[in-house]
Amino acid sequence: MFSKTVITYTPGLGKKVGDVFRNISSTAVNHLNSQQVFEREEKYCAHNYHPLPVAICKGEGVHVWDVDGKKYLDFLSGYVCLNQGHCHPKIVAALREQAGILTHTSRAFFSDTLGEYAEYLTKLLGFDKMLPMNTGVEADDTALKLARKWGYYKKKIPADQAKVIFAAGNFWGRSLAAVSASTDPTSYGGYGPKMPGFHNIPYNDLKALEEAIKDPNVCAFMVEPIQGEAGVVVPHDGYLRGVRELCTKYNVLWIDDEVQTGLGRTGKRLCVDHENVKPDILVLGKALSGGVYPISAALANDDIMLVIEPGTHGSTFGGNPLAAKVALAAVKVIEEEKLADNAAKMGEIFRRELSKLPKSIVSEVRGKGLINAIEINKGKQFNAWDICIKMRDNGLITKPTHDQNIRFAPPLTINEQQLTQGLEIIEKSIKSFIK
Ligand code: IF1
Repeated sequence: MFSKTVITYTPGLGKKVGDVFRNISSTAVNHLNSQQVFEREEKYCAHNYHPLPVAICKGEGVHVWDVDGKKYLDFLSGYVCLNQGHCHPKIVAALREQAGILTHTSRAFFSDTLGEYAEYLTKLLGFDKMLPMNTGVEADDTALKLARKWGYYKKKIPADQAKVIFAAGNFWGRSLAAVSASTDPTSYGGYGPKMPGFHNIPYNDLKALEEAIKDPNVCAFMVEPIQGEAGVVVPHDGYLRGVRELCTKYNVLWIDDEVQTGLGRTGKRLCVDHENVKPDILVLGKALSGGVYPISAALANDDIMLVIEPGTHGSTFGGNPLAAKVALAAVKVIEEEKLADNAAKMGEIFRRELSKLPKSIVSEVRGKGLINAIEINKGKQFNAWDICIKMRDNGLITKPTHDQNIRFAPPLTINEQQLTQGLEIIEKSIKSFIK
């Protein structure tokens, strides 16, 4: 199913990867080595990231290759987008086929593709309607706009008084609204003033939630069912059910940010399925496209969705034909290949084995399905970054979150043999720090 790749080395020129550059004239191929790739990107790109030094040029399934021809297991999945694995043939085929037919119309017109995708997604997830956007932050922002309008039109909150409650440690992107909700100075520092009407309460605290949403001007509580950026923080069993009950009791919309946890990642189709509860607004992104293309969506029933009328919200690219076909293929792959079930199974094995790592280094293992993290003890000669560099040397890539956490989120297509290989690399890398 996957294309065969022949890696050949040309001394002094880095390498050529046969199939990757097929059909590209040889003059267009950049034979840069890893160091040259790092230097060029550093020179011409803004320094808003501090990438792990690995220069990737090809991906297939759970693997990537760097420009020097070295193969790695990808345990970050492009910030948790590649649930279906790199270059899944069905998603790539959908992209290629539609790219030769019709790529973009804007929603000034109807297209023959958007309805097909919207019908499939809404029926699968049990909502009346979806609103297509591109990035996660846009879909989350859409959910908040829906909630504010619903607050004014339906809950009768006085004009411009609507409040939204967020959990401390939340992360939903980099826009001014998103960083306004953040409690992390790395996100919001230097970008003030913050958006008014946003309030924070502790995560995983139903008492604090009840106190906050008693206020009749609250229109919504937005929360991640597992906090990703905060370091894979899993709330106690019953938290999501409690959120549902309280939001219903106080007539507050529950916005469920599943941009990172949705579509199989946690071992269920949605993370809220672990507690059999349904939010008022569901937000998806990342894996909605299998990492092929930025595609996101907010889903809700008509009593909420229809408060947004023509001309009052939109996006140039949202819901374009290419996106519709790619997302449809991407979600079908998750369903047809039962990737949620595999994530649940592999996740159990993964955490069981991670918990055997030396306690002198790894103080905690957290996660669900295939979104997991380990916490590295503070006060050592080394930190999470150093361990990530060692794992890279040994053939597995991921990145730390904050100083002490290492996140592991491989594609959900990973099999037991590949998982075991990953675990061996993790174990070997961590044990190499024991003097
Ligand atoms: C960065 C982590 C992953 C998200 C949730 C919305 C968005 C995100 C729950 C916005 C984005 C990202 C973005 C990336 C780092 C990253 C991340 F470190 F935050 F946890 F996935 F690993 N809601 N998450 O996690 O989606 O607009 O970016 O499409 O900003 O550096 P976006």
